[in-house]
Amino acid sequence: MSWTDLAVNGRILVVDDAMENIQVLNGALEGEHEVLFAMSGEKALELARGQRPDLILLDAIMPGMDGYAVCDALRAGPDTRDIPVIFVTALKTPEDETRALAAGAADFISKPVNAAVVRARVRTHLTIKRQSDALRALTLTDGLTQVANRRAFDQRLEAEWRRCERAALPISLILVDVDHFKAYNDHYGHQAGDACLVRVGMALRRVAGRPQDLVARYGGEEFAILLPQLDAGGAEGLAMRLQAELALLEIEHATSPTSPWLTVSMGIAQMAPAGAAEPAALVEAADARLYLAKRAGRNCFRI
Ligand code: GH3
Ligand code: MG
Ligand code: MG
Ligand code: MG
Repeated sequence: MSWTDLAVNGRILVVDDAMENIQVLNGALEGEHEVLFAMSGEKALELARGQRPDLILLDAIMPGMDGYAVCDALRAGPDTRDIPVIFVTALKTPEDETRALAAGAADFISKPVNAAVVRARVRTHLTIKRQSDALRALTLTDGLTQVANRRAFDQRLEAEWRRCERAALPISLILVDVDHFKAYNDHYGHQAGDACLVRVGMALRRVAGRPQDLVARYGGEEFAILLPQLDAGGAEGLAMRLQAELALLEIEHATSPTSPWLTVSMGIAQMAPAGAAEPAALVEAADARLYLAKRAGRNCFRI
């Protein structure tokens, strides 16, 4: 298979203040890609934020906000900073080209454009973008359970904490620890233990279904459910649904002193991010409640 055989169809945003240029680029790309277009820098930013294109073809010289300013604004936005930009411009000097690359452009195409060259470069950059997205996803995913890993959890906790602080909303956290899991491994074997963690991870994902919720493997047989914009009452409801979901699975645990089935203990904490409080305090609070749940006999939660 050659690189040209890869499925690289994407959503491309074409930005140019001249309709004839948009038509030429659209002619080169339509059929193979979904093409959106904007005739000003301001409109380009709006579309980039709202439509999340996979790639942007950007004119350098435009009235109002020019291509360089658009590039700077894209790089400054957390939702747009990873969208690759190819400058398409009549400017041709090495200085123009290096200025575009310094502004964060992935590539540079001179006008008048050749349709085959545009198609080829777009394919190349879409492929690179997909590969880097896939690598990034790997660095944030737990290899066994496929839920988010600790690194992803730490990043999201920080980001959601700030978001909830700005919006004056609560944030909740549930720490979930499998009961008597050492005994489970000892009795059923480590591989069965692994399979069990996969099932627990899937059950957590079924109950934490809002887009802003994050299920992560916090470490070992301990999971975390981050619940932005949810108060302790909402988190308690979710903990009860998780208990019901696990009960339905009926994962046998013959050597558990707590129950014939696999159970979990949970610690729930809610905070209103403000002032000097730090996200680590939320984890500490949930961990302290988890300890209480274990001491209270397991298969329960504490708030
Ligand atoms: P408790 O109810 O107090 O939580 O008891 P526990 O046995 O679950 O707790 P402990 O911390 O003593 O043991 C945790 C066990 O989880 C020990 C470890 O082997 C197991 N474990 C951690 N990560 C994995 C994993 O990836 N796969 C498997 N199979 N077991 C794991
Ligand atoms: Mg122009
Ligand atoms: Mg543990
Ligand atoms: Mg445990």
